Amino acid sequence: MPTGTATILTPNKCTRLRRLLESPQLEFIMEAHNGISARIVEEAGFKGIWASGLAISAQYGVRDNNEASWTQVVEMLEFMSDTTQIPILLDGDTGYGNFNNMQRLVKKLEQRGIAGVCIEDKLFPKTNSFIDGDRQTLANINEFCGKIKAGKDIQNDPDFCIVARVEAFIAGWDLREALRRAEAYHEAGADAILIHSKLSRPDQVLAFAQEWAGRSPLVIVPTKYYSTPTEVFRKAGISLVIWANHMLRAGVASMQAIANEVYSSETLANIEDSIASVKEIFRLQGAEELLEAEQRYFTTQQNQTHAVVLAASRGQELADLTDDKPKVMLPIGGKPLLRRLVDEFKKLAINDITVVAGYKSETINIQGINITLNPDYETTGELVSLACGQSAFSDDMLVLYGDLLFRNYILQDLLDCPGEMVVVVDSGAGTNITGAPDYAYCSVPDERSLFGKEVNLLHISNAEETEYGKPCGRWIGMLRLRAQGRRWLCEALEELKKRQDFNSLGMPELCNYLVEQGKPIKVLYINGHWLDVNSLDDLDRASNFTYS
Ligand code: SPV
Ligand code: MG
Repeated sequence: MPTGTATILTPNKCTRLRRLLESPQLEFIMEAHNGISARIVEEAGFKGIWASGLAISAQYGVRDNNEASWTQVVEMLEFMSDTTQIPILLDGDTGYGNFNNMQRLVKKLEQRGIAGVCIEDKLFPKTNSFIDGDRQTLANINEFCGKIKAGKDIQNDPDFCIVARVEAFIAGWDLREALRRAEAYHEAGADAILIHSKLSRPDQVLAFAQEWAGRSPLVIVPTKYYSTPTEVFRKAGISLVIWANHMLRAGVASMQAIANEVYSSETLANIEDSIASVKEIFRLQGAEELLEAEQRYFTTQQNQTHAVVLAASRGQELADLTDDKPKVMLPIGGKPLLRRLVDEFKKLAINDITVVAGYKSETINIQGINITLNPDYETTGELVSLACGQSAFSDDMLVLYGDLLFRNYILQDLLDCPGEMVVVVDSGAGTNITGAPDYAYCSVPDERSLFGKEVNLLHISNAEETEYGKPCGRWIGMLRLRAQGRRWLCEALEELKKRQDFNSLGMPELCNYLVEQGKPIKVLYINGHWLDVNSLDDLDRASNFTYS
């Protein structure tokens, strides 16, 4: 850091809790019992959180008798701390054991960003102060002081706070005993004293405050004497008020009312407007932050490739089987052909899939695709379908026939293959060829020595011999385009649309037109491992293919 640069350090959570305790004015902290309630407390403006033992055990659905283990409490604290910036004071009951357990607790709390712990002078397992308080046994003063000292000795951050809670009034003792204990705990190193009372009037805590006379910060929990005007506490020199269980109780009252209403009315219509919207829940969870983070960190990892699948035709050759559905919905091994294609895309995180449908399009019920219609599918060909999918074109796109089955590496290799436009050509013997094969004539035939060298497409035709000589293989119906390739494609479609025979043109004519225009179409050679479905025989082969 350059010298002379002023840095403003945000005080850490421990320091902020200490400042709250030592503040000359009356401060307030509010109970929270999980991540979302902690966030709500913070948003309300509170400067600190009381991680109430009662509320945390209640949200787990168990009693406030150390039934939830201390590690379960700490686990919840971690969520609360992660989701907030304000300090958390844990209601640590009796410290969950002796001095040794207390030390481990303090260590773990500091590790998880908890600013302080309050321990009470009762015996483990404790009982809530408002249940049979008079019958509760208090801890031995010396033993409790040892616990305080052990905690103070082990803490790393000098501002980590240990609040000692005096339960003398709760257990039926008098002011003298309360003061005796408070004095001992103060001497042992407690950063503040919490004086607890279960009376409906503040008399005990006020009497204590007067005698205590600011020897150390004083904390109160006015759950029972809630009607006392806050000004009274201010005047009495109280440092910190804990509203100890009101988030839990608010939630419980609201949940009971809503559950009863929905149960009896059997509709959500009456309650929707009186509960938090789902959007509000997303906000509290920080969903937006994740979206932003995804923009920043995730874009390059996500596949941006868009796939346009041509699937408008019926598949006449498959006769009766396509009476009620298009060819792409024929089941292969129990799964529609198109579903299989979509699954291959998903494996490579290609999630933008547009299917241009036509014949019986209403029967295409595949999740995760966008469907675009070619309403004239009966009288038009592939290029009209492709033009119908034009709004889905992108600078990283694939055009495929919908009746293809292939091993996934072919798609992966195509994605990895450089070039503005790339076609996949099977240079194998082509024993599976049915229908009218699209023979590919290429600049160089496939040979092993070719590996890594560039090959260009010269022509596609279903003739077995042309002016280009013998075919080098068969185009399998997969085309890859990048930004420039997409522009060439769009220009070509605009030009070809002007032709009288546009309605009858197919993908081969498009490729040939592009080559004639001098646009390089690269060839990716493969050797089998794919098939398309044109006939009943193909269906059989397809079943074997999917299982082989
Ligand atoms: C708690 O919130 O768990 C407390 C305060 O210990 S009280 O329930 O008032 O004892
Ligand atoms: Mg408690």
